[in-house]
Amino acid sequence: DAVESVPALVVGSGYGGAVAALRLGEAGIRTVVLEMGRLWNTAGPDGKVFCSTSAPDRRSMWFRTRTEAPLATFLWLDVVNKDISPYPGVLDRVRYDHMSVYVGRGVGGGSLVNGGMAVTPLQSYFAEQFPTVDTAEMYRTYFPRARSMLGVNTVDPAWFESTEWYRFTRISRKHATNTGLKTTFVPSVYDFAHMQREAAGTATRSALAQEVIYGNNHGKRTLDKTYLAAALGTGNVTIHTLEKVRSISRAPDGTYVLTADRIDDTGTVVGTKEYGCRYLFLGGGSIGTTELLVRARESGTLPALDPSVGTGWGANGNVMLGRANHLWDTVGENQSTMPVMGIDDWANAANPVFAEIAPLPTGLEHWVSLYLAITKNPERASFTYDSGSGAVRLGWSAAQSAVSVGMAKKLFDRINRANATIYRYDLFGSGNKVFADDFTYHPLGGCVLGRATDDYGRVKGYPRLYVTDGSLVPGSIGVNPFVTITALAERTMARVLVEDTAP
Ligand code: FAE
Repeated sequence: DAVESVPALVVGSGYGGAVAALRLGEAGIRTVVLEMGRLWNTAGPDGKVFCSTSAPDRRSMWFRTRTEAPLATFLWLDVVNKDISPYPGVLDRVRYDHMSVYVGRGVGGGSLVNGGMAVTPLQSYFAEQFPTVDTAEMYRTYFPRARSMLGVNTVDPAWFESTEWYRFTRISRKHATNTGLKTTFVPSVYDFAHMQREAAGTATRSALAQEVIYGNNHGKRTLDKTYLAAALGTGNVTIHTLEKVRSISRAPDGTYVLTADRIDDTGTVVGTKEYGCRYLFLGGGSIGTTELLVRARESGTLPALDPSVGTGWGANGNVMLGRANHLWDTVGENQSTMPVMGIDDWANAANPVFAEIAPLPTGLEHWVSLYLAITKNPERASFTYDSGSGAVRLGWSAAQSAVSVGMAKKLFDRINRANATIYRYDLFGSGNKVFADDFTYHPLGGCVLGRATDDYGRVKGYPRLYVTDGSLVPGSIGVNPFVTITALAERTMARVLVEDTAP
């Protein structure tokens, strides 16, 4: 195919890509977004766009023959995962040694599959992680802008206290309180007015119908409904789906050249496209962007990339675990899939942990309290390039995960002691595994702000090449990351559009 030339290209349509696309479009710059996943707007044979977690089909996962859900088993039985036919499904699990990374695939990236928790980090921890960023300006301008654009809202406390759908959260709060721990509500991009109508039976159920990691058919303000809809509305932005960027190089005139594989619904490469652009924004996520840049440096297409590209990666200290409750502490058959509360022990300098109270909606009473703990794990890893296969590998070790487990265990041992409870052993496979430490929902880093890039995400050594996604965050942010990623992207775009795009 011939080279398609556009002023600006954006790789990926998650948070970083969506912010870049909107702000470029508003500035009158013609922009093409390349997204390897599909557009999720057409109903399948069941009349729904997405499938639920309880009845996954081919729409659930990215080219798999069997689903690979984070909770592999229940009562040690392999009842969770189902055989499916390969298809560009919405959730991917990228497997490295000792670490799997869950990511969203499709127009909207992670927003399609995530739990919607829209948390602003503690200002002091943000400042610690981003010493060169003007923190006051972030909290005055860019965090509020991100929250407002994303449609962040909070659960009505009175409804929360009374509804059966959050009984599981109230039980976990009680056990935290018994331990002397603090809990806090977490905001969300799920529309709580819609959720209350779901509970009242006046709206189609989504959060209350076990929909989340394979997509929500209603209620969630995903990026295709917020930033990306606005981007398309500028008339300057086009999104190409099922196009996976394979390589990036630079032409002698200083423009960037991208090669993208066009795939069909079976995953077959049905064509290759070449794009040329003056401005290139990378929003492929921590994994996607870092892989592209490590490959570009090591294969020699962008040889001057900084040695720090591919370093500083972390899993935001993620550990998942379950506790077994006493028979009288029922968590309820009915559970909303959208978490609204966390146990906040981040101020505990000896062992900082922020633990989301997670749902386990199975439609029956199981007495499980589930958590996603975010620990302050200082371990970081690097990506390496295998020139033989062209593969990019992540050098994360089991010992590095053990650091997160140690911190989560300290906190939850306290909770178990205070409530005379124990852990659940049946949720993460046949090995009686208590702490799921081999996957993350929060891949962060790889092209860290101020190291691989300047303080605004401009890639060192390559003018008009930018990173706007989770790869900028140095491995840990202490809370769920998408509000931070969005706010940093807003900050980058505000600066770049003023300083770099003069005609
Ligand atoms: P991301 O949203 O991953 O977007 C990257 C996009 O680029 C994807 O659409 C990719 O398909 C696409 N892409 C990648 N490589 C290529 C390529 N070579 N060519 C073309 N396209 C490409 O990146 N965070 C929260 O704050 N709150 C939560 O409640 C929460 N829950 C989560 C639950 C789950 C199950 C998962 C998986 C994640 C969750 N997260 C949550 C994390 C959050 O979704 C994630 O930090 C952001 O989506 C990352 O945003 P990025 O813009 O970095």
